[in-house]
Parts: sequence; C-alpha cells; structure tokens
Amino acid sequence: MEEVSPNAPGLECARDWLTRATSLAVLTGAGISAESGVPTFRGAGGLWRDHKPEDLATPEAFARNPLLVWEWYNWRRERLAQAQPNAAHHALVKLEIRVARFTLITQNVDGLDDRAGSGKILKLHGDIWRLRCTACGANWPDRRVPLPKLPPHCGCGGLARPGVVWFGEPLPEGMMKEAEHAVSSAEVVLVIGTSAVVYPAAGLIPYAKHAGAKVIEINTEDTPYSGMVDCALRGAAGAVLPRLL
Ligand code: BJW
Ligand code: ZN
Repeated sequence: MEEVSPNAPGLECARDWLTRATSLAVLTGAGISAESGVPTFRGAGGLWRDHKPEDLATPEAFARNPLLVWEWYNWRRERLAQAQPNAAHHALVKLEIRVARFTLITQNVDGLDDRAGSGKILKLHGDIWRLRCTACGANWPDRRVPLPKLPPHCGCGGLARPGVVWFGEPLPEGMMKEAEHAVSSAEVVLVIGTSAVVYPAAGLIPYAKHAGAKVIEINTEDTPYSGMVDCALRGAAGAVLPRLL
C-alpha cells in the first residue's frame, strides 16, 4: 500500500495504471461532491451531525413522519439545485470517453454525475430527483425546487417518497450484480470519496481486490480499506483526480 500526497510518486504509479487500463470501474461516495458544496454524511459538517440517520433515512422514519422526512429531502434538493459538478465529476467523464470498458458506480443520489455528462451510471442508492409512489409503485423524475406541496402525492392519490435507498432496504434489483461484475472484470478500480462503512457498496472494495484489480483510493482521510488498497492517495478528489489523467 502506498500512501501519498498528490505530489508523491504514488500519483505517478496510479496514473500509469490508469493510462494502460482498458477496463476501469469507479466507485464514488459523498466526498466526490464535497467540493461542489454538497455536505457529506459523516464527519465534520456531515448531514448526520444534526440528524440521526434512523430519524430520517429509514422506511420506519418515513412511515412515522413523512412530512419531516420530506422537509429534509426538499432542503437537500434546494441545496443541490445550486451546486455545480466539480473537476472530479468532469474528470470521470473524460475517463469514460478514454477507457473502452468503463463503469461508474455511485452511492450518491445527487445527480451531479448526470449533469457533468456521465453516461450509464449504476446508482446504488437511487436518485433524489426521482419520486416513487408508496401505493402503486410508479416512479418518475421530478426536478422541481421547491416541491410545490409537501408531502408530494402520485396521480393515483398515494403518498410519494424520495426515489432513494434507505437503511434496511434492498438496492435496486440486479444492480449489485452489475456492480460486482464491473469491479471483478476491471483491471483498475478507483474508489473516490467514500467512508466505506455502508454495505453492500463498501464490499465492492475487497471484492475488486480479491478479483485481482489494482485498487486506487482517493480520499481526504483514511478508511477501513486504506490498508488493503494498492494505492491510497490522500487529498481532495477535485485536486487529485484530474492529475491522474
Ligand atoms: C472526501 C472529500 C473530498 C470528504 N475528496 N474525499 C452491519 C454490517 C454490514 C451491513 C450492515 C450492518 N448493519 C446494517 C447493515 C446494513 C446497512 C449498513 O451498511 N449499515 C452500516 C452503516 C452498518 N445497509 C443497508 O441497510 C443497505 N441495504 C441492505 O443492506 O439491504 C439488505 C436487504 C436485502 C433484502 C431485503 C431487504 C434488505 C442500504 C444502505 C442505504 C444507504 N443509504 C444512504 C442514504 C441514501 C439516501 C440519501 O442520500 O438520503 O446512502 S446512507 C448514506 O451513506 C448514503 C450514502 O450513499 C452512504 C455512504 O456514505 P458515503 O458516500 O461513503 O459518505 P460519507 O459521508 O460516509 O463519507 C464521505 C467520505 O468522503 C469520507 O471518507 C471523507 O473523508 C471523504 N471526503 N471530502 C475526497 N473533497
Ligand atoms: Zn401511485
């Protein structure tokens, strides 16, 4: 494991692997959007600091108080509407164009990868810009900010919920299998801005390593998997990632 500042030799090594790679999978978390002004979940200034996850990001919380949960999501949508993709999101689009077999796997629901121009994205935890009916199961995009009425409802009269994955809920059908296939068939796997504590997403890191991929982590801090990866680059994604291209 190499742990380096953005100027150290590990950066050269990671750049070399990326330059040669014909298959690349990227796993991102909230840290990639931090430089766009989007709060992360954990750590200083994180979204969980003022709210307990079990109060807001569980199906039980929504059943208890849909208005409270919707107020939180509406507030986040308002913040996101002001945010712009940053240099790291743009660098991923360049990599997608350059590398023959490329898969972007994100835990983020913020839509900044779409806005940067990324193509196919495996959104493991859903999309804050989609709504889903709790009665009939319909799901649809809705980018209105603020939403005109909270909580929103479906045309069928049922209560709508954010199109995201809460604790205790399964990920979208088949998506983990696709993600596992992508990381196990990639020569290089980039892991960017995730604390790697939420499963099953975090499990993709050891999965990639055991399948033989070179794993590069970009994060401002250590994670539980920093000791296992081939190269741990310490720094902000928007500063480090463009330097790997
Ligand atoms: C920077 C930076 C910069 C900052 N540059 N870096 C025990 C063991 C294993 C699993 C479990 C367990 N107990 C319970 C579980 C399961 C549970 C889980 O993992 N819990 C753990 C917390 C213990 N998982 C689930 O429930 C999942 N579902 C599931 O398991 O289903 C099973 C099932 C099967 C069949 C039927 C039914 C069920 C679902 C998980 C859903 C997670 N949802 C959330 C909310 C999404 C909606 C929303 O946004 O509101 O997803 S929680 C939240 O955490 C969000 C994120 O995607 C996710 C991961 O967070 P992320 O992205 O890593 O962000 P942070 O803030 O944690 O980290 C940011 C990082 O960036 C830090 O490292 C910084 O250092 C770094 N950083 N600036 C680079 N500029
Ligand atoms: Zn409905």
